[in-house]
Amino acid sequence: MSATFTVVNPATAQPIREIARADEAQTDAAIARAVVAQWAWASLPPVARADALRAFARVVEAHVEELAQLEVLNSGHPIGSARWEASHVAQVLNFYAGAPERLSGQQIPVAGGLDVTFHEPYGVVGIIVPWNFPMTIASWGFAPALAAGNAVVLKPAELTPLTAMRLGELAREAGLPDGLFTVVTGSGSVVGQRFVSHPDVRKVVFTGSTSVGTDVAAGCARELKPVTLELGGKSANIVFADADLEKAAASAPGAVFDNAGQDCCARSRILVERSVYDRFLELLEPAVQAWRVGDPADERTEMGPLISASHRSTVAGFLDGAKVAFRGSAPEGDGFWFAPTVVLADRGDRIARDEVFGPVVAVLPFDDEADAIRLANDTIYGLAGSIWTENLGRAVRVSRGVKSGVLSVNSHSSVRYWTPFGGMKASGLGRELGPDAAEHFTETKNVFFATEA
Ligand code: TAP
Repeated sequence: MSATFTVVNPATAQPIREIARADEAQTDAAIARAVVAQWAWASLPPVARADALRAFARVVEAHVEELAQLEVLNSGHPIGSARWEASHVAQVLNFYAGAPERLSGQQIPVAGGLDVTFHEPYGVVGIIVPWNFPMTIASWGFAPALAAGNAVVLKPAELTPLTAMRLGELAREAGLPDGLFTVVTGSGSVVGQRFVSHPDVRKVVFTGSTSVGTDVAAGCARELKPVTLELGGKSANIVFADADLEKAAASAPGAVFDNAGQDCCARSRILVERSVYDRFLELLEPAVQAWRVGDPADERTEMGPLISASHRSTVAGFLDGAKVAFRGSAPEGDGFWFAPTVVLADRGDRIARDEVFGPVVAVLPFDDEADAIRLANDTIYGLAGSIWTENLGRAVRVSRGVKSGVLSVNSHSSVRYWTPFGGMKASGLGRELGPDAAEHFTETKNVFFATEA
């Protein structure tokens, strides 16, 4: 493996920068610095850690435009989305800056003394990030982990390291101590695996594919190391005949084509009640054709390119033998462009079950409520989903029946940093974000103080 790797702009296919690839010894050195930094960090008064994280948030806020432009360049995200993502990082930091002073333990009644619990930080946390949302996913790990008193070593995906590297620099500019938050660039098989195997990394957070996540979990099991997994998805957008069909159809492209479908929460299956199936497709077609695909630097762009040439050929492979109903448009040229595509699928088709991670949506009819739930659950995944109906009882029944971690009714929301996020079944293990995330980076210690004289 060479000592550097090349970062490419997916909108132009042109190289941007050469980045150093850390080897195992360099990864170990970052972990060793993190061990030292964590001792001092965890010993600070809670308010000092809170202030440091607020300072980090302020520095990120002051660099939103720079971070957003970097994400446009490196990931091809539309500039409007990239600005949202950079601001989101600052908000996540601000939110978890409130955690150090709120990590209260319990006092439990016992005879002969006082029994109290403490939320102790794990020590060093290793965070492995994918290429689809490089900044936001990183922050979901590092902000609560730091707030809880841990040090963090973070490995971005080799395809998209630039914003994470910049966040590492901004942490230092904000005054976070050396070694407390280190971004280690390099390959998953070396740096990521070292996070799994190194005895001083006491918890791992992995976001990425289900296959690699399963290996990471197996490695963590051998080390008796807790792991949080955020993995793939094949989420259903369920449209009942009693729904506001115009609204459901108008919003469906954004629910799957946002970030070119490279979103673990993409509603990549649209399940439509048979009696309104044709009408829904009639409404969907103009919405898909109006979806603006193009230069990510253009403020009006809604979707940029796919991340790489090889990913584009994987996505294209899903259309072999598929029944394409209609497509949107995409620019010609050197970038890794792919037009939004709507496929009419049958149950059991590969396109109806496997994650594409691209701008391809499968539409399937269903017969009734029970059939909709059965079909929504007919996948190994269980991350997100949407339910469109004007019937309250049905909304409640279906949202309880669909085995997914994050559902929304008459909307497509998935991520709010103050609500829990994560998947069921093959979509993951554990939850990120929400009010309890900092606690997930601690282990409970119980101490009994005898009071008898
Ligand atoms: P992966 O190939 O799984 O890579 C994810 C990260 O793991 C990258 O940083 C990668 O490093 C690293 N990695 C690769 N092999 C590793 C190993 N043996 N040990 C430790 N780390 C290793 O996924 P991807 O292609 O980046 O992302 C696409 C997939 O992730 C999709 O299936 C998608 O659904 C899922 N995803 C899920 C979510 C959530 S929140 N559930 C969010 C985003 C993505 P390098 O690539 O740099 O070598």
